[in-house]
Amino acid sequence: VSHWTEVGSLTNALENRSVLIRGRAQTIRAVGKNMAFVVVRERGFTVQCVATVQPDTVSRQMVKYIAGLSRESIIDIEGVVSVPSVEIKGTTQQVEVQVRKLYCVSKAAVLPINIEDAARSDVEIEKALQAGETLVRVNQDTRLNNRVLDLRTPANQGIFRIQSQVGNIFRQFLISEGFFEIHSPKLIAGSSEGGAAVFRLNYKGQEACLAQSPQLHKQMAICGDFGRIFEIGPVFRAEDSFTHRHLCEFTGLDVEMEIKRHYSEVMDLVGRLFVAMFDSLNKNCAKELEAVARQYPFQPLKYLPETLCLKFEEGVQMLKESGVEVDPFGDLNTENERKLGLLVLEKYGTEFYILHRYPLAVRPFYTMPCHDNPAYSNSFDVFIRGEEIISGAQRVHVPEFLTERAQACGIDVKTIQTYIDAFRYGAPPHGGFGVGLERVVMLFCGLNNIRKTSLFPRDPLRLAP
Ligand code: ATP
Ligand code: AMO
Repeated sequence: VSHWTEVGSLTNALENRSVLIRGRAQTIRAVGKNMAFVVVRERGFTVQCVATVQPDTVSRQMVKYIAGLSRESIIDIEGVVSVPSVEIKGTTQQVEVQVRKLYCVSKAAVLPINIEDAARSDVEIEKALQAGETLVRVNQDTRLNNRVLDLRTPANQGIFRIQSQVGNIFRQFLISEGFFEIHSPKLIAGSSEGGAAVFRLNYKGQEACLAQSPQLHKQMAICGDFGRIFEIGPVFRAEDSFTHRHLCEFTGLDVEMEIKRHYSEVMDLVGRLFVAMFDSLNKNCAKELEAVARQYPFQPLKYLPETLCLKFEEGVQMLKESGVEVDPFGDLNTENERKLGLLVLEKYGTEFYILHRYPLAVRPFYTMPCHDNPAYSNSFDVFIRGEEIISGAQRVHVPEFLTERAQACGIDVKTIQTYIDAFRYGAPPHGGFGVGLERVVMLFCGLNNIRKTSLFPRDPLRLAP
């Protein structure tokens, strides 16, 4: 045997060839004393391996040893690829491996959850139950308590590769547009977004916070003439309630850029960036998306080549016309965001769109009011399937006005004084946005809970594993 073969690349083309594979023993089944079957899984791909007693290679003792392996143990198998005459059910690969040698690399203890059960879709579970199978429905908390095992399911193998690709494309696209990456501090003196959802801590005797966003420092980098920047980093929010889309720690994809004339320059970038991202995910993550859809069925995201940009007022109007009363100067609640998403889909045929010119009163203190009507602001949110994935805006770059806005929003200006001072020595007009990575993956894949797209989620009750 010359080299290792991945389980995912075991095909008919390798018939009669010797291969060396490593994977986990997903299921082990003995048939009498002379034969044992092991389904070997490697990163979501599975193949059936057959050990049959044979004079010079496989002894009875070896078959007994194989039959006694524990599920999820890591094993090396040397064997010969064969193509059975009947279709193989329950594995991703349509060939078998006839075992010659088997070595257990790492033995697994008795499992708290059954990974095959954890990998089933709701429909499959219903079918199995109706057919009288015994299986345990693995609920969300059990999954998260046993996250390392849960991560081994094909859907999770897909989700976190998709998540990686979202970050890749974000980075590549922005670099190709003349942006560069920064790393701002996460220990800061005051709240960066205003509001109460902040983790406070003692910083060598000084009161400090975990950054709620890189907002202040990404703007200060613009004052340092960095022009066009982005950051990928942790964001901390001391959320005190449970929702399907809020975490206490998530990954923020942040952008900040100089603006020449209008905040539409920022929205234009958002539109092109995300169309490029969706195109690339559909093209380069097809297998991963399929693995996710097998467990959590969803329809591919509907989006337009030119991203739809709607005014907040138009959104309010659409809701009104459909019989929903909304405050034209208030924020949209989760339910109305969803409703608007459906109306937009019906009217424009897209599940991805930008809503801009929000009422100033519902935006953070650093948001630039509209020139023509200061009741509105040069700001926007971006939605996938009726849920927010991005907030962005043009910022106030005049220090006196920034102080006034911060005070009006009830912020203790002392805690952000160095930020405000950054604008005293000349600051270019600028704007930017923040994306929630876990939300993008959750909503692109039509998943119902952000905990599914966070590797080790942090919510008000969960600090481990
Ligand atoms: P962000 O606040 O960071 O922009 P978001 O999705 O929470 O993201 P908001 O505009 O603050 O957006 O909230 C929209 C709606 O979501 C609120 O009107 C409220 O109904 C709901 N919501 C926001 N935060 C929470 C929370 N921590 N717990 C429960 N519901 C929330
Ligand atoms: P905002 O507070 O809207 O804006 O956050 C930006 C994006 O981050 C995601 N997000 C969250 N994801 C998971 N759990 C949470 N608790 C959570 N809160 C927010 C959402 C949201 O759209 N500084 C501004 C951005 C900017 O203007 O540049 C900000 O932080 O996807």
